[in-house]
Amino acid sequence: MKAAVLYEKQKPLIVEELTLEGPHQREVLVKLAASGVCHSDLHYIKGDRPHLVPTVLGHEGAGTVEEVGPGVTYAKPGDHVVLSFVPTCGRCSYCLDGRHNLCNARGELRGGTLLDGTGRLRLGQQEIYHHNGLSTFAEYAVVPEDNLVLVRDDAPLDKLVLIGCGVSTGVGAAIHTAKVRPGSKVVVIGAGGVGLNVIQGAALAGAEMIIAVDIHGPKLELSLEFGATHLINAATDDVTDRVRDITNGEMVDYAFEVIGTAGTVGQALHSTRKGGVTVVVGNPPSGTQFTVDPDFLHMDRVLMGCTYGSCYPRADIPRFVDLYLAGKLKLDELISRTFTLEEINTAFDLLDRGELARSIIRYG
Ligand code: CND
Ligand code: ZN
Repeated sequence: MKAAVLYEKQKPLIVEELTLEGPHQREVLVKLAASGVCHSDLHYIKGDRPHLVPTVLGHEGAGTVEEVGPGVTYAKPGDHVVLSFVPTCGRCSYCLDGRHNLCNARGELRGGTLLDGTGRLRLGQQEIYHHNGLSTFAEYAVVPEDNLVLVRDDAPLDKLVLIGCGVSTGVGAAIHTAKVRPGSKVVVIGAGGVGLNVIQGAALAGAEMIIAVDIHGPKLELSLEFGATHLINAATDDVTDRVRDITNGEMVDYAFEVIGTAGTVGQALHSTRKGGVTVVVGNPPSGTQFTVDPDFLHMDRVLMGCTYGSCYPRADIPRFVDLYLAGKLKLDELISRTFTLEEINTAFDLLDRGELARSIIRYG
């Protein structure tokens, strides 16, 4: 099969013919319909965050089950699935506590293998590392059963792909992590693929005011379609000053940082009112430090992180599919461009320049 391989950070991906061994115990072979192109992948390409190489990145995928390995009970050939970049084992203390996005099995995928500690991807004799157990920049993927989420088969898989990361992370950050309340005021700093979903999540939760912040005018325009009520262009305006003006000095109940820099985390925190909640959704480069005056937190302010929108993938992903089909969740509008696998480096260049909301690589 064809797959895009990262051999070295800060170098373009190279499309190669790889061999993919069939599924082992409790693994499934999925024919991917498409893969989303997320900024998290770009962080690994740039070396902002370390990753074992050579590897096939990509953690936003959906497709059809082609073959199941021994012991698989959850899925059968022909089933439509969205891939979850967090496995949910159902047995660890986090899963038992309902905090499936923190499942301990996730750590077992960090070594670039599947859950049994071995890999299925090879170029000749050379082993190629997996990414989050998924590696969706490829025509096929062998993934652990625990990373699969069954979805209804009357929804287009090349749109559902975005639910695998961007939608679940963004909408989840608003409705699960922050628990945005109806009538509240929200600021979202970074209106890209994930940030637009925080905006639509806040709108779904009934926020009265949603301030979108970005440095690209077209992103700000697009955010209006997702429910933003006010816009701040951070390229020209001071974010916290503008939030103060827009809210008549009150500041916001919820602030979301969806870029991954210390400076924008500070802007988010300092945009909140007493009792306000700041959620860091962006992934800062490893080693980033952030200073905070504890006295600012003294007034019941909460500063928190967020992985995978605090979602339970097998409950939330099918729910997001239903909302999409009911016309209440936007997916089509998120897709700025569709590329072939050979065009993947162009997709990353445009993402880096802030010119895309989300793009997808479509297979077949
Ligand atoms: P994307 O590049 O689409 O969006 C980032 C947006 O921020 C773009 O629209 C930029 O124009 C904008 N921007 C850049 N600098 C500034 C600035 N100084 N002020 C205002 N706006 C700015 O990225 P994405 O939406 O795919 O990902 C965003 C972050 O979320 C990124 O760090 C990614 O790694 C992270 C993320 C986290 C999680 C999670 O589970 N927490 C999951 N997926 C992605
Ligand atoms: Zn992502």
